[in-house]
Amino acid sequence: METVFTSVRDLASKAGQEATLLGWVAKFRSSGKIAFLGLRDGTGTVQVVIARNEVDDESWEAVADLSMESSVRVSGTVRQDDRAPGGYEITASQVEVIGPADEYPIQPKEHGVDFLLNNRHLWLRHGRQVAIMRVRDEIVKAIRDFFYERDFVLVDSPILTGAIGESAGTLFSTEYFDLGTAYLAQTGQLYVEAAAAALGKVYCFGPTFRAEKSKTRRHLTEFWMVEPEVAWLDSEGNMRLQEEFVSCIVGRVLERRAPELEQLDRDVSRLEAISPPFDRLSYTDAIAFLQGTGVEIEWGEDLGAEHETVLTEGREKPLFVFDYPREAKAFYMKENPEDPRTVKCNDLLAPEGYGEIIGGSQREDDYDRLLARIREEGLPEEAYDWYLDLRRHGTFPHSGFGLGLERTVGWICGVPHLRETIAFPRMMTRLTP
Ligand code: NSS
Repeated sequence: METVFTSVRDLASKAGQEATLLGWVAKFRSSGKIAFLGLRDGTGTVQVVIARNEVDDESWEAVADLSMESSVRVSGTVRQDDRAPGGYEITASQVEVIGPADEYPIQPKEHGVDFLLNNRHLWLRHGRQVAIMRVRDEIVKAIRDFFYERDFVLVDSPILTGAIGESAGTLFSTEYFDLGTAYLAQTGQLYVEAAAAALGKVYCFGPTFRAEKSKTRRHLTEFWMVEPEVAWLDSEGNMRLQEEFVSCIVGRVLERRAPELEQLDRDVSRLEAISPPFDRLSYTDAIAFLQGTGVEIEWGEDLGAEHETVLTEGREKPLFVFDYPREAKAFYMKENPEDPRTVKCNDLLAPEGYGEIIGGSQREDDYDRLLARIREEGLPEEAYDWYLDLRRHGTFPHSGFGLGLERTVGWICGVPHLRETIAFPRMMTRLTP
């Protein structure tokens, strides 16, 4: 049997009529004769007015000891009221408690973040978290639409893998039958490179895993990454694809998730400024700039979060930093023919202190150079034999990148810590709930 009910979001279609709503008690206060209930159903919150003399005795008794976050069924008349948030109010004729709630742990006061994370399964019900989850959902849809509309093919890459994808330091491993050790994927890149030779333009989009021993606000141990890979694309074309991609995502959220951005107090003028082209700065120039501002850094070192903040300060749009030293980057990046100390790659740094949201590169397509890099890094050659095959059988210039979903959600929502950008965050010190 299907229960017929109206969502808070659809109240306009029931104005002046009877409706039944299902949801949870988000607010409640009562005097002897009248009670006000804030009913939350995931699409919004509406005020329900319950007058003693307009409901039956059973309803009034149910309301008498109503606790926060109880689940309820409310029937009544939908009234337009310009003073009400959302523009509608319900005058109840019947209220039924479906599931009473024990004393709800999250109170309308300041809670420590550890407490909130311990109660993440309940915290998720709150307005700000609901808004973030809706923006995340919109971003995921925008990502899939972007690639679908441009004829990219989704190719899902495996999560259990036999080789290191990114770097040896941050691998999760598990025993795998008689085959020894399996690693949780740090990236799907190597697999989409193979798929690019089959399909031309492809992408994978799924969870990736890194045993990051850092407790920073921008590291999760499980995060989602979207990774396009394109045959016949060079590093410059790769950056053009990235700026178009990021601008599309931001535009889509502005268009469809304005109420959520408002709920999050996001300064949307900062997002409205995001359109191609983005500025480009070579790594070498970035180091010179940093040294010029008194930062202690030597050419060859990777850029950290604090360097990214200095580089993006005062900028409206994300910034590309390109052509890093090869020792700072992964083994698969293409040697720069104009300066072999560097590789053809880029990071994309979001403004307002959010920092790196994308890492991308042109891939090394030369068999000998790639093999030399694998040896130099001390990687097990056998595990990369299939990857080297791609250079043995019709090698081709190709490029791609990885955009971190949670970092993108954080930036667009204006939420600095990644723990709020995914429903159930996994961090070094957190595995539950
Ligand atoms: O390590 S990346 O810079 N690059 C790659 O994994 C490439 N294999 C991608 C590719 O070219 N196909 O990670 C890409 C992005 C990075 O810019 C962040 O936005 C995000 O993935 N990222 C993370 N997000 C959250 N937590 C952690 N630990 C994390 N690590 C990377």
